[in-house]
Amino acid sequence: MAIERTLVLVKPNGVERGLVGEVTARFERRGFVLKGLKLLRAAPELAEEHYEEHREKAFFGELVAFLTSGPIVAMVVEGVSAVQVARSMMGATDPVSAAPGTIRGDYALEIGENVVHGSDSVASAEREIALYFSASELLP
Ligand code: DAT
Ligand code: MG
Repeated sequence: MAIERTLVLVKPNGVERGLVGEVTARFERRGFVLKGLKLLRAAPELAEEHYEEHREKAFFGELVAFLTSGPIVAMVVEGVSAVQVARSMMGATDPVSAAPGTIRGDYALEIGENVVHGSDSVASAEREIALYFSASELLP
């Protein structure tokens, strides 16, 4: 029963569509604890650093343009197996394949506008949390 932290982002279309409360509520109701929460506009440098593993992909430019297109909400959630559970709550990357009941399966149709981000490993979570939050912005 490993207690982990993971980074959850509500992407610009999720904020625009008023889904911040809905997404946050799902994590709270599942039993996760919020350790950091902020509304921000990501600079291109931040988005590029966040998605550096995709730098060579054809969709990289669109990905960075989308993430920086409007305000996003970043949160750090903590709980049992937070990395894996958060991703299973989000559903498949391509919303067409995301199961109903997941966030993407309930609120998205397009892969490029899939409403949420979740870290894919504990190491990714540590790296990504540090990109979005300073230590003093996180609860112990
Ligand atoms: P995930 O967000 O599920 O971790 P990922 O890391 O493979 O997925 O990709 C990051 C984001 O890039 C993803 O949420 C949406 C976008 N993306 C991935 N594959 C794509 C594709 N084939 N076309 C357009 N956007 C894509
Ligand atoms: Mg990913």
